[in-house]
Amino acid sequence: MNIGIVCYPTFGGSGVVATELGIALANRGHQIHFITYNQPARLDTTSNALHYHKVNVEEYPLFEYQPYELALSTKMVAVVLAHNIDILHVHYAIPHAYAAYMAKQMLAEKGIPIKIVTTLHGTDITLVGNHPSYKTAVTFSINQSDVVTTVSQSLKEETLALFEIDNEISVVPNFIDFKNYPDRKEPGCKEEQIAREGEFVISHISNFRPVKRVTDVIEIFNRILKEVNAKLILMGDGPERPKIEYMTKELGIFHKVHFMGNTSEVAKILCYSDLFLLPSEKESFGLAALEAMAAKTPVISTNVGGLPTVNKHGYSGYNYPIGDVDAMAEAAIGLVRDSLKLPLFKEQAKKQARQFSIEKIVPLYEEIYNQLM
Ligand code: GMT
Repeated sequence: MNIGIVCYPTFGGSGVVATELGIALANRGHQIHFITYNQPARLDTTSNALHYHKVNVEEYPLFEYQPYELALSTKMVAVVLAHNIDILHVHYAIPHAYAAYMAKQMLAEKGIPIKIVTTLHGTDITLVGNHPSYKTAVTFSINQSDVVTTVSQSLKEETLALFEIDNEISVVPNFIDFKNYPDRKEPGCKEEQIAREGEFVISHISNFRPVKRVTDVIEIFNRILKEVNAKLILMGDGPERPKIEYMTKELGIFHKVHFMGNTSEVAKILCYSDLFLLPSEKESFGLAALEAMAAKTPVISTNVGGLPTVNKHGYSGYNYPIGDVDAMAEAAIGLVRDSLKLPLFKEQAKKQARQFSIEKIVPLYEEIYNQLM
């Protein structure tokens, strides 16, 4: 099949899922065309089944805001025509589902039918999409898609509760490619590069937005440090990073925190982590938790959205109500101090992650495409 994938090319979860899906589909014999404004962060287009088409937005002094949807739908039409695309799979509703609907109408004028699959990822529903400025257009474009999927049952329920949806919604969870997550003892996983002898490695990945509650990560880590020797690795970047740096300095723990910024070395860093913290306010799925678990890292998280399905309380880690930093710190300290429990939870984390293996999930998308054709 010839499939167009539209996504954000950044380090955000929806972009990562879309990119990994495209790569997996290309490995299964499909021709994949990414349509977005930059080459997706984790995409290597050396394969002859993976293609990237840049959306160019022309700047014009009259515009305070550049009309990205217009440029995107124009590019979608061009790519569909040039490469005989069968399906456009758009990730993140805003503005991709809306632009896809426009592209479909323009192509219909030319007698070319195209199917639209929309995957909802989280904040496109729970935070941004629900805003009165966007809600009508988001509802419309979800209802106009040929197939709608969400990355968790919890996101499906929130979508149905927040919007007037008269379309079916299928749940297709996020997935993980275990090939990218070597076991601790395999080459390429060198703990001594990041931590000193005797230091437990605690990690966190996010886009440093308020919804991720990175301040809680610091609160938890500060409590952990009072009891055990540890180091915190923060991966990712975003608006709250300066505030977080300031907070660690105020608490006198800056020397124990390593700010890595955006990195493609997530798997390598996770494989020498002892614990992963994800105290988010909202998390439709929690791909970062799944990535940690695939690298045998137990997760201490909140119990919101899709997190309890991904991170099993008392098995792959623990989850607690939003803001309960005392409980999260206590669980973390208990786990790293317990020389029997910690290795057991590491094994269990990887076992739990196997439920979401790429081999199990990607065929679900293929099934959806086949039914549409
Ligand atoms: O919140 C983020 O990290 C970014 C956002 C995105 O769409 O890029 O993530 C959402 O999609 C991810 C992939 O499906 C999910 O794993 C995240 O849980 C979800 N984030 C939220 O719901 C806050």
